[in-house]
Amino acid sequence: MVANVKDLPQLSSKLEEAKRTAAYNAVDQNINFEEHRIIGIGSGSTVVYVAERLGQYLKDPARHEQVANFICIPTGFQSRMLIKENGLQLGSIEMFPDIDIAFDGADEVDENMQLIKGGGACLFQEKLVSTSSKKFIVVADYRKKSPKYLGTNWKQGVPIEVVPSAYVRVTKDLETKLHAKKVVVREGTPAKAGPVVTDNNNFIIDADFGEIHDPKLLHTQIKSLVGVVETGLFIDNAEIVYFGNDDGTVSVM
Ligand code: ABF
Repeated sequence: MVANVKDLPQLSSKLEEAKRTAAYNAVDQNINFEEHRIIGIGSGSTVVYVAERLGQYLKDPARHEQVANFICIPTGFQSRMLIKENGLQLGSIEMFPDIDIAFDGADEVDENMQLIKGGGACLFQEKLVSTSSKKFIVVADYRKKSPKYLGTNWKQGVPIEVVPSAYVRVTKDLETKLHAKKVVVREGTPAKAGPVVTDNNNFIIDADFGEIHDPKLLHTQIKSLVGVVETGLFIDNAEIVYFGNDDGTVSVM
């Protein structure tokens, strides 16, 4: 079964259609009922449709039994809710550290399938799940495809999770040692003022480096700063990327 946008109920916008078509195709073309049991479910608005598709499988008598046996590993509170809302079985990475296949979104994808992630502040769990998975599939809409370098479309900078007591030190190091153009500690909404606090009780720094020509090197340099827990540069991690296009088609990288 491969999702064709013409067969699906229309969503409110081209963007939502693109996200759904990417996600449905990613699931349909990669889930293998013989091999997969432990499934990573990431965060963000595109992965919503991955969980939705698995929920549809669950309602299909031909697939129900295998999908009811899937154990889905979340990357944060939103993805825990997604798993539950779609009737899927929730597990944890502590119980299931070896994941068969994981699906997640991205903020930007370059021509070598290097990623910026972490716009939703779940980058640590997302990296833990994706690097614990035998196969990591990215689902994204057409806005996420970089013409060449990371930092072209995604202007918010590289998200970096830091230990709270180190945020001033890390900010200075990013500016002086790594020459970031702009470094900000991510703030919450007016209703929840103050720094964003991650599920691990850390802060998120967004560091703008402009176009990133060597994401692997930059990741290593940022990671070596004391106080940095993880970076939103996902290097050599994605195996396949599904982009939903604005004309209803899907491109696979
Ligand atoms: C997560 O959700 C993040 O790493 C990334 O920031 C974001 C992508 O969200 P969306 O699918 O809503 O564009 O995957």
